[in-house]
Amino acid sequence: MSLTRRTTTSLLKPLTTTTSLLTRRPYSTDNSTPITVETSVPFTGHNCDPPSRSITTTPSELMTFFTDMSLMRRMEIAADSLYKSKLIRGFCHLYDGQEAVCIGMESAITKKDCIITAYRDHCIFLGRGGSLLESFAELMGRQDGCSRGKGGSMHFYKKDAGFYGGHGIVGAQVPLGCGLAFAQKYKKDESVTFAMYGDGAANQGQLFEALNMAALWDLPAILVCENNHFIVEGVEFVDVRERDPIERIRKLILAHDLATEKELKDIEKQARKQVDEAIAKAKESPMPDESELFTNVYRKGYGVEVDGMDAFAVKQACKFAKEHALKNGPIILEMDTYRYHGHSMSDPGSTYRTRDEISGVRQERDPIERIRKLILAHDLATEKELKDIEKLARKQVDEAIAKAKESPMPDESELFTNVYRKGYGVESFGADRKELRATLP
Ligand SMILES: Cc1ncc(C[n+]2csc(CCOP(=O)(O)OP(=O)(O)O)c2C)c(N)n1
Ligand SMILES: [Mg+2]
Repeated sequence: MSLTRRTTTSLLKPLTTTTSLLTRRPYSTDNSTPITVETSVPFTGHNCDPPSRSITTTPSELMTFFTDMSLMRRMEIAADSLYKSKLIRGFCHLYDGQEAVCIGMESAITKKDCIITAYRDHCIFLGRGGSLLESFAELMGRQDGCSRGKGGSMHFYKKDAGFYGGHGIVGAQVPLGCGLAFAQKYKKDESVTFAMYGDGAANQGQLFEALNMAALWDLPAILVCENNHFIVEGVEFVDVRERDPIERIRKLILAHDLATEKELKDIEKQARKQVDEAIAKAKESPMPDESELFTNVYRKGYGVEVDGMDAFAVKQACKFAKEHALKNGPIILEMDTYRYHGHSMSDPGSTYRTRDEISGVRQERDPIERIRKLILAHDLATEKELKDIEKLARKQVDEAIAKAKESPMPDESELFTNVYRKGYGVESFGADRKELRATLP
């Protein structure tokens, strides 16, 4: 069941309120009146005719998109604050800016279809029907979390709604996703798997291996590349000079008086020169032609480039991809999107891009603002009514956080559940390696 149709769940409580807010407006009188919208930019198809830019929607769907994306945006902003107050620890990657990918995808598919993604997973979980309480409790490592507080930000799951996580190793979820698609085909489910990954995983070997196998077996796998244009980590680099193998050899040579420091420096200079010369030559070599993207793979790949900031473009592309995958096997969707936050909470996100770039995207391409404009243009709600929906989202988020804070930490015995092997006499220590926290019998 898609988000659009999940009008009775907690995620869509704001919509219920919206309905009452909108009693005088066309939306409430006939919320299924068709409205035609056009995607902001055309699709580009690779080895296939792309879908039409023209999409039919309804007032109800527009309001739902706005409500759900506002809630997701608010959840991520609140997670940022909780992290800064140290209530969320460890890794935390936020999704604000990319909401249209999740919302558009959900509106095109059902819960029989599976989704698997990387670590930027909070909103995907919410889109699959997960609650705010489960999200915040998981983020804060509490028992009421969707992974019982043991997964944290990167490992949200909701298997009953076809959401298979939440993975920390770049690209690793794509072969798993193809495995899910294998199961779907085997069981003749007529459903598909959306395996999401970032531009940073797009050239990984395992991705191509999985894609090739999916193509060989015509698996209903849709590989969704969320190209947010950044593959960065704001991490501090450890000083490895102490362990540098060259430094070790340098010390040995000097100790045995086999060369002077200057002679060793000359060898290094020579190495630098050779590398520079090779770089100069390599720069003269032309880039591979775009057609090369699909050579040396078993079969020609199918793909569509999509404006990932436009929920309707995403919806159209996902519908198209689902039909395609059920008939012809795997297809890649490249979603052109943008993340407002830094890579993770340790990256301020401002050292490799300008503030103007970020505010430019907010002004020109923001997925929520796009829907706001459509709603106003079709006179489905007033600016004030939309602001009220956003206020309600904030209230719901605050309430969920308050509840999540009351949720207890997992019991120590949980350290030994859901691990591969049971019954081993494992001892567990605190981070300082001193304090014994739990011992299995
Ligand atoms: C195999 C592997 N290599 C490196 C890392 C460290 N790492 C974590 S996130 C990341 C960047 C990935 O960027 P992208 O796939 O574009 O995803 P985004 O963060 O932009 O959503 C890297 C290199 C990792 N987790 N796994
Ligand atoms: Mg990226």
